[in-house]
Amino acid sequence: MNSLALINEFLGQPPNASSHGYQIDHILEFCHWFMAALFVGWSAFFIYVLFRFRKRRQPNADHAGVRSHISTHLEFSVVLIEAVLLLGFAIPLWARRVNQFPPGKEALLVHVVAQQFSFNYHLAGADGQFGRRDVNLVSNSNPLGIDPSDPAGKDDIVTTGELHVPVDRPVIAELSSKDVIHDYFVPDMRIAGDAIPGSLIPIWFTPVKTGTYEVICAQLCGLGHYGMKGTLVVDTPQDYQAWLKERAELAGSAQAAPPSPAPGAPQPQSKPPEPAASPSPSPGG
Ligand SMILES: [Cu+2]
Repeated sequence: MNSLALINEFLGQPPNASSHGYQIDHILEFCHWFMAALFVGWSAFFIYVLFRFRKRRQPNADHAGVRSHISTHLEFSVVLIEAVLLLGFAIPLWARRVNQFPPGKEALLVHVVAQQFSFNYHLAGADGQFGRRDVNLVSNSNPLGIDPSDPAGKDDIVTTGELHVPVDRPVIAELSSKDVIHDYFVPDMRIAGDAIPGSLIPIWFTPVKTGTYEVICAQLCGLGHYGMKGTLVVDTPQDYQAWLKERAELAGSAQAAPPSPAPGAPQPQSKPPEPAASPSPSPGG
């Protein structure tokens, strides 16, 4: 996009495909150029003093030390630039990401449930209502444990591995996990968030370019972590509607078949009730 972007390209950053991503790219670019300037500057200074104060020329130590104030001014400038970076760019950008969520009606809400080693997606379906989920109902054919007796869940869409979203519409992804800590990372969207068992963590982004993007798990979550990848497909609104219809039809044909309990499915009467996922008491840690 501009000449500064070359450092992001050099670092292997894929082109940005989200509305806020260019701000993150600017900070990354600026930080890297700033660090490069510091590296060159301090290295040159270091080499200069090695020569300037070599033993042959300066046989006796000078106990008075430095008399000039140049280094004080330099260090103050570095602190000032870092403060501007933090207070002027990084903190406001972060605040917008965590405080200014798009209004619920405008955004597409997706529940992302991570597990070893894939990402499951739960969409509300045509009624806009998420069906109740119960950990006791989790089975191979019902990976999220959606309660079949809840009418709100009848038209819900559950997919694993691949999610489609429409272009130019904000997406709120509510992250959680069935087992260990994972991290839902979509590099092209410049967004990532930890998926922590017992917590619901929302992240949001607005895709601005149609295409197929890689989703990866960014927390070392077990032996299969390397293969914990998925796909985010950003569709035109028409293609997105077609995908929704296809998923709904697939779900409908699955429901029409006689329900057969998966082998090893938990027996509700013999199993003690498990505690439902509860929000973690402290956000830190
Ligand atoms: Cu993972």
